[in-house]
Amino acid sequence: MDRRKFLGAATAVPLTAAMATTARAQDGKFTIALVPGLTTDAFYITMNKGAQAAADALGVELVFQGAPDFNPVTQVPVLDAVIARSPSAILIAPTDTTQLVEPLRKAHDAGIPVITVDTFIGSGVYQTGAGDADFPLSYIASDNILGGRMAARALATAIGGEGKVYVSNVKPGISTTDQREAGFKAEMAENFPGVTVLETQFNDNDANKAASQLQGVFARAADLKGVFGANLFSALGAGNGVQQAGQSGAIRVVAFDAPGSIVDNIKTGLVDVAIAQHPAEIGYFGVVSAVAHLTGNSIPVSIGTGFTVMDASNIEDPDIAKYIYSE
Ligand code: T6T
Repeated sequence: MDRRKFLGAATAVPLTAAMATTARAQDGKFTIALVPGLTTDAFYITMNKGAQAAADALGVELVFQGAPDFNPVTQVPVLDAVIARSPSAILIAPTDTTQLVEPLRKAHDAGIPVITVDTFIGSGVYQTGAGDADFPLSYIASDNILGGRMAARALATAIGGEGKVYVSNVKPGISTTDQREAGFKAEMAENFPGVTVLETQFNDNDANKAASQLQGVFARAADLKGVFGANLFSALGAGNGVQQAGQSGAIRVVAFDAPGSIVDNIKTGLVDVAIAQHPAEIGYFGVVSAVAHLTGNSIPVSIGTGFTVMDASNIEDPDIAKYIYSE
C-alpha cells in the first residue's frame, strides 16, 4: 500500500503524527470503508447508496462491510478486519457509545481517520481535547433528541393528549435510540401533562420480541393508548403487536424510520406517523467529508441531516415518498 505524506493546508483539527498520512489503494484511489450498525437494515442499505453516489462522483472506492446484527460483539471483529486492510478512512455507525471506543482508537492510532455516522462514541462531541473518545473527526447524523420530541408530539396528538404510552426501544448504550427516548420523555414531561409514559421495553432489535412486549404491556394496561417505536425494528414489531392484539387504530403507533413495510402500515391505518431519517444524505456527506479531509480540507465536527414526517395525508406525494428507505 502506497502511503504518502499529508501536505494539506488548513485543517480544523491539530495534525498529529498519527494523522499525518493518508492511504491510497495501488490504483491511486482513496478507499473508504463504511461499517454500518448491521448490514441487512434498510436504514444502512440506504446510507450505503448515498455513500456510493458520493464515491462515484469523487472517484473513490467504497467498501461496505458490517455484521449481521446490531451488536458490539459482532461489530468489533469486522472493524478489526477493516483496520487490517488500512483503508484511507473509516466511516462507522458504532453500536455502543463505550464499547467501540478502544476498538476505534486502534484505527486512530494507525493513522486512519475515523468519522462516525448515525451513532457516536463517548458524548458525540469530538475534537475538543476533552475525554478519551473525542478523536473521531466528525459526527454525521440526524438530531435524535429532536426526532424523539417530534415523535412525542405526534403520538400525544394522535391520542388527544391523554393516556398511557410507552417506548419500544432497542437496548441502552446506543446513542441514537437513547437520545430518541430522552427527547420523547422530555417533550411529554414538558408539554403533555395528560400523558403517562410507562416503563420502556427493550427488544434487542428483534421485531418479534417487540411484538410480544406490546401484547404484554397491553395485558397489564388495558387502557394503553399508544406506543413509540424508537427504530425500524422496534416500530415494526410494536405495530405487529398492536395488530395481533386486534387493536389496530385503537392503540396508536408512531414509528421512527421508514422502510417500505412501515409505509404499508401507514396506508392501512396501523401506524399514524413515521419519522423518516435521511440516511442517504448521511452516507453522502460521510464520503464527501472523508475525501475533503484526505485532500487537506477542514471539515465540520458535526453535520446534521433532516427528517421527513410521513403520514396518510402525504405518503403518496413523490417528494415525501422519495425518503422511503431502499431495501
Ligand atoms: O434507526 C436506525 C439507526 O438510526 C439506529 O441507530 C439503529 O436502528 C436503525 O438502523 C433502524 O433499524
